Amino acid sequence: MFPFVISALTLTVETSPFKYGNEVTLKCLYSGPITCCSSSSRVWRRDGTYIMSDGVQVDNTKKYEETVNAAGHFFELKIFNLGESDFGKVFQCQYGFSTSNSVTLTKDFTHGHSLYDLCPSNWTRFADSCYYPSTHGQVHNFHTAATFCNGHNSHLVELDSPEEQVFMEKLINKTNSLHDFWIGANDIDHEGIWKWNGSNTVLNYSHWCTGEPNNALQGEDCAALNVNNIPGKNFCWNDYSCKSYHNFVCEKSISAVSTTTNTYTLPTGTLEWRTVARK
Ligand SMILES: [Ca+2]
Ligand SMILES: [Ca+2]
Ligand SMILES: [Ca+2]
Repeated sequence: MFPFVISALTLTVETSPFKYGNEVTLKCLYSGPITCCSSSSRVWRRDGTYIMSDGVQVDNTKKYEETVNAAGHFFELKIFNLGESDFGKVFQCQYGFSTSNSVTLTKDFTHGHSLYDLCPSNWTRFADSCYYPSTHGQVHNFHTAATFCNGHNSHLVELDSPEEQVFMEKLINKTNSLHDFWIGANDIDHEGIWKWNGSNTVLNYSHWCTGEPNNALQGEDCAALNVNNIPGKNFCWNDYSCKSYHNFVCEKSISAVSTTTNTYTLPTGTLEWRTVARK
C-alpha cells in the first residue's frame, strides 16, 4: 500500500482578529487525512521562498506563527505587523507533495477589516487606539502636553481598563525614560473630582499609588504615571502640580486616524456600515 494520500489544499485569507487589525491569518485546508510525510510536511512560501517549515520559521524578517489543527484538517499561519511591503506578495502552503493555490495579500476590506496597520509611524497600536509616548527629553507641563496631543488629532491618554494600564506599562518601559508620564486625568475643575482631559468624563478606572492622590503642597491637580518610584518602576498614578514637567502619552482612536491621515482604494463588493462610515 502506498504510504501517503495526496490531498487537495485550499488556501484562504482569514479574518483578522482585531477590528482594524494589522495581523492576518492564512488558512491551509486539506481535504482529508494525510498519512505521510512525518518530516518536511508542512511548508509556507512567500513569493516562492520558504518562510516556515514544519513550524520552524525560515524567514526571520517578520513574525510568523503557525498553528496546526489536525482534527479540522487545516493549519494556519498568522502574520504580524502587516505593512505596505506585504501587499502584493503571493503566499502558498504545501503539505507533503501537495501545493495549494496562490493567495495574494491585497490592501482590501475583506470581512470589513482593513489588513493594514492604521497607526502612523512612532504610534503604537492597542485595541482600537494608537499611542504616542513622548521621546527622551520631550517633557512638558500638563497643558502644553495636552496641546501637543490635540495638535496631533489626539488627547492625553485615557486609561480605562487594567488591560490598557498593562499595555501602557510595557509601552513606557520601552522608552527607558526616567521621567514620569502625564496621563489625561485631572481634578482642575473640582478638587477631588477626577476627569479625563480629552473626553471630559469622570474616571471609570484608576491605578493610584498608595496614598495618592494627596493634593500635596499648594495643590496637585494633574496625574502622571510614576516610573521612578522607589523601589523600581511600578507605574502607579500620582497627582502633581500641573506646572511640573514630565513626559506624556497621547492616544487617538483608530477611527480618527482613518478619516484624517490615510487614504484607501475603494473596495468592491459589499461593505459593513461602519466601514463605509469611516470613509
Ligand atoms: Ca484609552
Ligand atoms: Ca487636586
Ligand atoms: Ca501627589
